[in-house]
Amino acid sequence: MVGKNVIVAGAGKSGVAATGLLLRNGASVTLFDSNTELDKEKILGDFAGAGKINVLLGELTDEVLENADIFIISPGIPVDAPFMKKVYDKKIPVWSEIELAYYFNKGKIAAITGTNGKTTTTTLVGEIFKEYTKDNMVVGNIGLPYTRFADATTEDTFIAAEISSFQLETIHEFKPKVAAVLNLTPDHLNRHYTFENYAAAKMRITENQDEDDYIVLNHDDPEVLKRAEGLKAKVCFFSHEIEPENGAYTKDGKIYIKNDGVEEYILDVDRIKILGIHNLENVLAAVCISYFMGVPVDIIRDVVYSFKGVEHRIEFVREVRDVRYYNDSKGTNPDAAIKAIQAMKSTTLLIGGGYDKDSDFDEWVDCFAGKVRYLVLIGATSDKIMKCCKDHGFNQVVKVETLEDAVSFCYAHAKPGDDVLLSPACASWDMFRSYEERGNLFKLYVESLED
Ligand code: UMA
Repeated sequence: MVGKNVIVAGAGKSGVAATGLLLRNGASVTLFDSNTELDKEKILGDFAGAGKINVLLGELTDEVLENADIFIISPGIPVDAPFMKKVYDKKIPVWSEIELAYYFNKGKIAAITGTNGKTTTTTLVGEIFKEYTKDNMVVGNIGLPYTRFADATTEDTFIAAEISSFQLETIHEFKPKVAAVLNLTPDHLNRHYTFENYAAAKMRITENQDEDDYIVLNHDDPEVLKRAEGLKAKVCFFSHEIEPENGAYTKDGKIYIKNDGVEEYILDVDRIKILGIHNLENVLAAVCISYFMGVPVDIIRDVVYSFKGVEHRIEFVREVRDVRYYNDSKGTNPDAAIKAIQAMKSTTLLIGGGYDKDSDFDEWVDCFAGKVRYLVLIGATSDKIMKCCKDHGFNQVVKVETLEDAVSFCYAHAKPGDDVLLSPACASWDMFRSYEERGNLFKLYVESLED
């Protein structure tokens, strides 16, 4: 990149990391952002001494485009944003931030995409890599731009990368060793316009792979399965329904993998701590990805058994007196909170309520029957939810003042074998700064319970 003139569009996390990478490697950068409210001096200050940089806010000028060799686009910028026409007219190559990272990459990449479960799967794969080798990274859409670290990779680096459809739209040579598409349901249609376009963007994750690479696909998802034909990489499926020739599957409560038809036992399903069918799929995918990246089975097994999930998402906290406590503070709407209740294996004492977003709680309360022993309410929505419970004939509901009181109530009323779940179906801002603060306090109170 020495001596190249590069425009980086978007001064968010991706653009800042891409700029840093380019400057470190001798390019001259124009960091462009449409937002004129950004503090140009501050941005320049952050890169002081790092190299040749110019910051351009507002309009993309012809002058800047004149000498540009490459245009790096942040994922949040639509490829058909009005100013992009000028870039295409000038025939400047447009690279996604991931493509730029790949240009510098030397390591072995496991790239994970899909509509749901990307973060959990990437985190688990990252944990498995961590146990396998010191030389590992977890990057991408998960929140850590790949360009921040790409030039620090070696041939031995194991990289777990969460990749979004936005990041895949403008790849050219990006070629993971193992790629995965977890599932496909409509999302981001305002950007991709049709589901077909969105799915096609996701499937680009495998377009540069060859027969020495692996593509891990969900056999049980009809939209993914439909797109499994004609791929150059070796296809590995994960499934609850079939036993693939290559890939991971469940049988008699265990996960197995087949490699060219040869079966190998991986782990027992009932020792997985993250709950729900969706998480079992994430585990199957992670097992498959790590196995075909070359990680030994005993490492995969040990890490899966100890993995508690992503913080605040049906996160296992602790078992006290034969009662398991789960933190799902991220369950900030009824839909997410329903998934958490369904994921519980036992009768559940549920802590709910919080900031009032005008949500409708009917479906949430409807799913309590036969599963929720008590609903313990906190926060601004308490009365509204209490009324909703009465309307639906659910009477096992109490209101308390604080989250700490809610934990104490559950501790006092749970029976051995029960689950306690914080999954409020509401945002946190009435009592806490964020769902993270709410979840962390919950964990603190649970940790202090006497066994
Ligand atoms: N901007 C313009 N012109 C435009 C639009 C935006 O200049 O027309 C500027 C904005 O003014 C802003 C900057 O672009 O300054 C923001 O860039 P960005 O939206 O790409 O945000 P980043 O901070 O770089 O974050 C991105 C991902 N964001 C999006 O894809 C929208 C982050 O994923 C990702 O974690 C991060 O890179 C690191 O890789 C977030 C996300 O919501 C979490 N992802 C979507 C999802 O998960 O569903 C795909």
